[in-house]
Amino acid sequence: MNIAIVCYPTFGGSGVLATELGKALADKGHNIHFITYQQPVRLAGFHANIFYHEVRVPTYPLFDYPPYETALASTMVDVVQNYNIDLLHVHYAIPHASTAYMAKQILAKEGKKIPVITTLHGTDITLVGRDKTYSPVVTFSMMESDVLTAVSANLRDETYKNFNINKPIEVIYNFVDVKRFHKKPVEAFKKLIAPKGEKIIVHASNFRKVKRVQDVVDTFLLINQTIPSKLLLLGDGPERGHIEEKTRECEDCAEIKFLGKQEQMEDILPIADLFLLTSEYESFGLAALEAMAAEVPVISTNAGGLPEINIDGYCGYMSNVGDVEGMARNAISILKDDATLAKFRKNALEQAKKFDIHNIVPIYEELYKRLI
Ligand code: GMT
Repeated sequence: MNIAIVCYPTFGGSGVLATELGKALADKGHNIHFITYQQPVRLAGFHANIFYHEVRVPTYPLFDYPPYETALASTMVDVVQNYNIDLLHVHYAIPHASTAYMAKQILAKEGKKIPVITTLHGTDITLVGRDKTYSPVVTFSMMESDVLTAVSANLRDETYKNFNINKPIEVIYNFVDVKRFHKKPVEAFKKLIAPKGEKIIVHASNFRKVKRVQDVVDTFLLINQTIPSKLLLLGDGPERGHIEEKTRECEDCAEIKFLGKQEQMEDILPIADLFLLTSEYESFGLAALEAMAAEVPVISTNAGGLPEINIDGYCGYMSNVGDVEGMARNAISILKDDATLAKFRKNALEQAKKFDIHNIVPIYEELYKRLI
């Protein structure tokens, strides 16, 4: 099949998932055409069958806001026409679903029927999309997509709750390539971070308000009072600056390291003993799933779709949003002895296997076949 994938190319989970999906489909022999304004973060290196089409948005002195959607729709039309595309799969509803609708209409006028799948990822529904500035267009374009998918049952239900949608939304869970993440930790790297054998705790996100990164720091500080630990904060975003500044003032600041954006998560996660995800909402929590695949237990909130991947008392624990004492208590109960940690590690890996790439990608493939 010839598939065009549209996504955000940045460090967000939707872009990561879309890129990993494209790479997996290309490995299975399909031709994958990414249409994005910048090369997707996880698309480094050469892949046979993968083509990348950059959306160029020409500027003009009259424009305060360069018309990105117009450029994107035109690029979609161009790619579909010139590469014999069978299907458009757009990730994140805003603005990709409405832009795909526009491209579909243009192509229909020229006699080319192109099915569109829209995959909903989270904030396109729960934060941004439901704002009345966007919601009429988001509702319309979701209804016009040939198939709507959501990355968790929670996100499907949130979509029905917040939008007037009366068509099925298929749940296709996010996935992880367990084989890629389940690696032996590099001992020298571990020693560098935790020279005295301290526990290594990791958080990864795009540091938006919804992630409550201050709760990560506060939970860590409580853990560190009982269990000597190091905290690695991966990623970057709007909340990093002031949290980093505040962290510099605290007594245990030497134990906290901000590593910024990292591409090779599969090299970092295996050195961790615990992953912290304190979000106010997560439709799924792909970062937590990648940690589990690296055999790392997860301490998270119970918000959104997190209970669909984190099993309380098995591969981690969940607490209410903001309950930093509870999260620290749970973390300590896992880290306090090697046998408990080993059990949670093993379970984390088992849980990740349920969402392995080999189980989920064929579901997308079947969906494509059905539509084409
Ligand atoms: O929140 C992020 O990290 C970015 C955001 C995105 O759309 O890029 O992530 C959303 O999609 C991910 C992939 O499906 C999910 O794993 C995240 O849970 C979801 N984020 C939120 O719902 C806040």
